[in-house]
Amino acid sequence: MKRREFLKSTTLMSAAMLFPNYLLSAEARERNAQRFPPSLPHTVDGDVKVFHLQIDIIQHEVVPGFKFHTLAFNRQIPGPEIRVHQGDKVRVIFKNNTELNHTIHWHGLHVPWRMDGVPYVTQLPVMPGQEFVYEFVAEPYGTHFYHCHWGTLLHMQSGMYGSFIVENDQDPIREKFPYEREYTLIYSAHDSNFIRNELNAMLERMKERIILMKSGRFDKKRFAVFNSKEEFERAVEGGYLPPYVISRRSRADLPQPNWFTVNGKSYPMTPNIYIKSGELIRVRLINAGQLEHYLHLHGHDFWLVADDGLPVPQPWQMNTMRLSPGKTADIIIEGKNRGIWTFHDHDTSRVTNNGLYPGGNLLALVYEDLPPEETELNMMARKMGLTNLPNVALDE
Ligand SMILES: [Cu+2]
Repeated sequence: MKRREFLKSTTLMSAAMLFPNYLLSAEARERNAQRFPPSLPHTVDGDVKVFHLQIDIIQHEVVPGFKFHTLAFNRQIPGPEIRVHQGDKVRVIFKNNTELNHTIHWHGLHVPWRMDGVPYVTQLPVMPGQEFVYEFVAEPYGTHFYHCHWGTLLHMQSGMYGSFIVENDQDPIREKFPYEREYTLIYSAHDSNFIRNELNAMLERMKERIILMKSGRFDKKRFAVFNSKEEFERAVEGGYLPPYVISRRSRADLPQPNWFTVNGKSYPMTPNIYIKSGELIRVRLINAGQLEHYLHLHGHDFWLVADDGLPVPQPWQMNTMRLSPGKTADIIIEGKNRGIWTFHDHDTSRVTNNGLYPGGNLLALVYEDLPPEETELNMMARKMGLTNLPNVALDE
């Protein structure tokens, strides 16, 4: 395909995906359903629910035409959703298929401390080719997540995160706001250049380290590995320069995210949330990235019903909420203003793709009962006799 044809076809496709009348089509609804993390199936061993997670390097497509190599649980970003009942015994068998170290941390869950996934604190890192078995009881109830805890600056923004939902039959939120449909939205921010450079450099270091270790020539100091703080202090007194003294990396060289994703995708591929007039929906928001997001919903105030998974005793209303890194929040949206409304980060640098608006962290709340005649954007233009006006341009 020639470049011009390619540009033409992607522009048309992007434009078509954003037409209000397209959003209401069966095809759009079907494609949208694929943009939420699938539930991870499990087997049963006695009274234990057994899940399998593995980590691989994959090529991830954020938007049509842009892919990068990155780390992913079960070859998807975000990783699959683990959904269990409060009090369930859970076993997660984690297999590392990469040449980097990893662990899994269960964010918000009250697991036994040796299951907490912090390398060199609660366990050794899960090394290349190794397996580690996490076992715990699912507590407490609510919206949580899991993520890698090795080299988190790289590994988390690479894509190593997924939702972990603990349900309860006596759900206080459902009792107060009887909803039937719910959606999980996981936010992150990625510097694709940083990921590429770091991943390449780390792979080189790990390969070298493994070869040297196997041949007994591994120099601990060169890799900045010590048996104790005292050994490290003695080395420095003896003239050893720690890597942070030699590094010329300044804060300006730290990740500057250029992609902002919801469920691993940037606008226009972000998931939309569908609602009907009179309906209540629950949306689980998880910030697995390194930036704070200021999520604003047009045309509505929503109820904040859970904060970090914990039900809020007196839910209150707002239309813009701050979602700090590591935070989860559950909101209830009441369908009482029929239309198509955007829900996006109000830091306008995050509604861009590689610096261009519109993109990034931008999605829509779509009313399924919107009459087709209300969905036409070009009505005025048609009345004026103008034809072939585009509805959307991605570069303005
Ligand atoms: Cu990792």
